[in-house]
Amino acid sequence: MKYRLYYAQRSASMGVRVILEEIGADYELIDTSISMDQPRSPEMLALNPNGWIPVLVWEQGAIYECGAITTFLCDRHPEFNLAPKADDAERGLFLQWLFFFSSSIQNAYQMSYYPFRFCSSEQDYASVRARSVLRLNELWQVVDDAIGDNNWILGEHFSAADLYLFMLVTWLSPEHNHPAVDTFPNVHRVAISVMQRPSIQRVYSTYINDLVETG
Ligand SMILES: N[C@@H](CCC(=O)N[C@@H](CS)C(=O)NCC(=O)O)C(=O)O
Repeated sequence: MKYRLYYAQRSASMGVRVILEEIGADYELIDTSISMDQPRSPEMLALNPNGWIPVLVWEQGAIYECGAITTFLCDRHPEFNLAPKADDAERGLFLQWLFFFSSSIQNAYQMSYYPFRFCSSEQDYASVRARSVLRLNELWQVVDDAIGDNNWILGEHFSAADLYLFMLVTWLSPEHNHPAVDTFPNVHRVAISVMQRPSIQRVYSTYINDLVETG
């Protein structure tokens, strides 16, 4: 069966595409705009009334939310060892980091990229954006400390949480006064290791040179 992924370059759908590449899935990309000026198609809104991507369509339905799609695909294709199994010791940490990434770190990025969702008047956008920068510093520091000397976010085992981390690192933007990735040396090290994976090279090929290796 063929997965279908509502997709745009430089968006959260890239992380899901990387997983599809990792599991060698047959998939089709559905080009989607994430611009606030562009209306979403009725088909897309029927699947995700929020109008954001990624949305993954599979044979029995469709789901949205990066963290949920990541867990869904890893569990559906366990032979690729992208996630600890339900009763593995590291399963809890895997879920912890996925939820932390999607609820806390993504939210902090949203304050930079969509400040109008966090205040009611345009004159407050700069304040929301400034808080976003502080928040990103706080949150990435937590991740950096947790990685410590380990090879991966779960310790010695690579997982889809590292792929997710890579995607979030690529959203650090000098234009938004975000910290550079090498402010967090352990995060930077993991991102550079993840970048060697063929799945990442394929999905991020068009702009990989601007990414984490330049810090
Ligand atoms: N919580 C969602 C957020 C996804 C998200 O923010 N997607 C952005 C692109 S990176 C988007 O579609 N933005 C357009 C919009 O929010 O209207 C997830 O993790 O999947």
